[in-house]
Amino acid sequence: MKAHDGMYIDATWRPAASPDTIPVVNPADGQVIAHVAAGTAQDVDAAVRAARAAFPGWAATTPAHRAGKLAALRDALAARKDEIARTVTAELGAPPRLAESVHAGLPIMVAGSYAELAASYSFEEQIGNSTVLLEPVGVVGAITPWNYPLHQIVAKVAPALAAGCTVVLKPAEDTPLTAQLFAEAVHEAGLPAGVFNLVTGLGPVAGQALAEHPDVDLVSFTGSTAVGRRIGATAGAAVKRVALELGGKSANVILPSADLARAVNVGIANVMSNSGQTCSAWTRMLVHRDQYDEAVALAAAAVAKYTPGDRIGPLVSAKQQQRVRGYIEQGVAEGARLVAGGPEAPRETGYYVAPTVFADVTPEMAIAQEEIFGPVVSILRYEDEDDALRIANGTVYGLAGAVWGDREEAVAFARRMETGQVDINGGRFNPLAPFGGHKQSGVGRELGPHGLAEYLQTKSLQF
Ligand code: TXE
Repeated sequence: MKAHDGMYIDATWRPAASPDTIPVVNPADGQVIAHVAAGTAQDVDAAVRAARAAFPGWAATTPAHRAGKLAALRDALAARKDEIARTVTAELGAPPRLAESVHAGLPIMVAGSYAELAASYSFEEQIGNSTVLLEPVGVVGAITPWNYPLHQIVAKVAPALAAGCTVVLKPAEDTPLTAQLFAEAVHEAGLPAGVFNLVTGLGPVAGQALAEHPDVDLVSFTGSTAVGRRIGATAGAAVKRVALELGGKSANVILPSADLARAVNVGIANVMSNSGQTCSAWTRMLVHRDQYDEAVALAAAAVAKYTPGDRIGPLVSAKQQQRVRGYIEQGVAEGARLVAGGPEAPRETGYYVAPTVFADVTPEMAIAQEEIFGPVVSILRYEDEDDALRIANGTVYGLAGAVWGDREEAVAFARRMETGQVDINGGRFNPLAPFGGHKQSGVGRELGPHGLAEYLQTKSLQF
């Protein structure tokens, strides 16, 4: 696959400070498809300087001007839609249909939403005798994961640019090629030099250098809770803004009044999509004891349709495959009942994991508490609504969730859930609705006007 050798800094591709490279692997067959530069603190520093130098000029542009550039960015991404989809398939392993509709389609939609929001957002508000100015925070350090390679980038960079911030991006080392395509689109859109910069590299090297850089005003991170906690601590010590989008263990609560078959089928599809590598996936299915056996049978039948290599792709890496298979082994060891799948790899080549369903899962088991990040569903039994609520809220996470049943009952239940987003009877994706976590799922919000507000700070003028 085509790859740039260096870093995109100040609107040019320039050589990295170190000759070291990182291999990019196709997880469907384990083959190396490209190499990218392994960025160091020196590259990060050069990128932050460029972003700092570009900040005053970009911050002073009108919202209408920024809206125009974001629309051009959306168009540049849309023109590359096929190439983006092929690249995500190559470096993440996403099946072509998913790559096209979600991995390429969703970020184009989000970039478009920020082109519109930049034009319509009120960057000034009146409160009594004060005029409150909403000003860009400054230089943003964005650190993104591999699970939705382009969406995670656009969900940070588009609102930051709309706000008037400048950005240094350090994408995941597993999926840097999509990030390079994004930089090409930025270039084509004609953003001024230094407004967006890209440094590829390893997390503990380039990522850490960016998170610790004193001239970065805001760090926006999506990834593991362990790394997020460190980044939060570093930002706290430096008294700088931070946004963290971390893990999840979302509950799919099926009330007795629900259409059981639909709730189970959609619930399984939700977890199998992207091979379970979705932080908001509904990985815990909660079913009333009277409907439990029927739900388990429906789930086993639904998951059987996901043939690895066809409808469901591999995991991103050997490391993730091992981690997920380890969780499946742990589930068996803890006494959960396997009704589909299991720890054995379903294909000889590639980092595949068998679509797996566990029944008789109890709330304290690791597979009911920890983020597995693979195609694994745990089905738990509840006695009554209060019991369901205790189970749903009984993890350290609170990112998303679902409730199925009579609309009023479902909404009443959702109000009591400790989580950032709830789909009622399946929901419908809204690119403007805030996305982000309660509890240890993170701080801050992405998407829509709430996502834009993350990159703004207030200044009040009193008259
Ligand atoms: O994450 P990391 P990994 C969860 C999921 C998954 C687990 C491990 O449970 O199984 O995390 O995935 C950069 N300073 N999520 O190991 O390491 C890294 O280079 C600064 C949930 O891939 O957190 C990459 O760009 N940056 C999640 C990004 O952090 C560092 C998506 C994420 O990698 C760094 C992905 C450091 N010290 C994983 N170390 C979600 N919330 O969607 C690493 N990075």
